[in-house]
Amino acid sequence: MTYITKPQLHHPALAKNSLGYTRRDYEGSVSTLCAGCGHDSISAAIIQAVYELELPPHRIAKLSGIGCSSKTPDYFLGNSHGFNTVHGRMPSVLTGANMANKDLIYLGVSGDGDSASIGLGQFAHAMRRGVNMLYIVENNGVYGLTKGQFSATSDKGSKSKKGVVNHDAGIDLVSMALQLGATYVGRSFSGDKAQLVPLIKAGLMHRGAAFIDCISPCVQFNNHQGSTKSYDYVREHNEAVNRLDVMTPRAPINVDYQPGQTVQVAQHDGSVLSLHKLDELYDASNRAAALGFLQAKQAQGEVVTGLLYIDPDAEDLHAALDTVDRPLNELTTADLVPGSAALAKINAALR
Ligand SMILES: Cc1ncc(C[n+]2csc(CCOP(=O)(O)OP(=O)(O)O)c2C)c(N)n1
Ligand code: SF4
Repeated sequence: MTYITKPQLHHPALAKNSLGYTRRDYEGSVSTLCAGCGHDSISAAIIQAVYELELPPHRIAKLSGIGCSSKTPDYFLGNSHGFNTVHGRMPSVLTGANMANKDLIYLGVSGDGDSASIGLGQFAHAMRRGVNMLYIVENNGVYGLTKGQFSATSDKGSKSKKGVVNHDAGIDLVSMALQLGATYVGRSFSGDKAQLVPLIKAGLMHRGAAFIDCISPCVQFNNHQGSTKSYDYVREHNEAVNRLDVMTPRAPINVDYQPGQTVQVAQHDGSVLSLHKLDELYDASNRAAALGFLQAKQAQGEVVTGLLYIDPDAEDLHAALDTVDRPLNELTTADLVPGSAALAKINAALR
């Protein structure tokens, strides 16, 4: 994976958290994503959230699949544990790591293609098993890395940058997470840091399966026909001295709106997203009501953002399996082979 290391030097007067770390200590290498990609804003929100939570970087394990979104763990928390898995397989690798070492804080980062297509089964089972993690989907409605095909979250009737109409119904991962039993479910927008940072903080602290669907615009939607900066135009007018991809830089999209409000946010491709921020009085403790509210707003063409559901008494997979308190990777041979007397006792209990 390509990456550029950031210089280590920083101003000695930079603010530090109680652990003595600056915000820079939670950064990663320089991003190689397109300028203006929403995924970079999510990386910045993750850095801010972990810095503010004052978590030791070595206690965090960040796992991802394949895609532009799944590349981002290189761009944050450079001092944490990291694992890029195969396309769509992040949840099972994360589950295995979590089973072996329950003492780490698990952050799964994925794309809508990674999670809603090839990884849909893996996503579903991680949610229903209550794996203790924060799972963030950086949802841009396309396969960004493989150049803009529809993903399974693309809305029915929406058009690709080439004008092709999507005839398939879109998968709503938030509704799925709610139905599957996730115990912390939220949605946000990459450009709404004021909403996203606290959502990430609470998700990281939640015990159980926490899921955030984060809408994250892909600037490559602008790569339309007729543009003199499109891939096709450049290839056609290139004298074959080399092969170019043109990444059109755009400013990241930011929004700032109050709880209870709905805002219209223009996207890079000219389409408009209608975001509805949950009211402060919204009751996030009722799973069935959350689903109903989500679907009612969806029918009005609005995308609900905020914390939709939380079970404050949630338990995780370790509780369900009644694993020992000590992380399994720290158990010694003596712990694992307790001897024939202990085995006889277990066998007697099963008769
Ligand atoms: C098994 C397998 N199938 C297909 C691919 C090709 N592939 C790489 S990334 C990707 C889609 C990524 O889309 P998404 O998860 O939405 O991430 P984005 O790039 O949009 O952030 C695909 C299909 C692959 N790497 N491995
Ligand atoms: S192709 Fe889209 S998703 Fe990938 S880095 Fe560029 S803007 Fe981001």
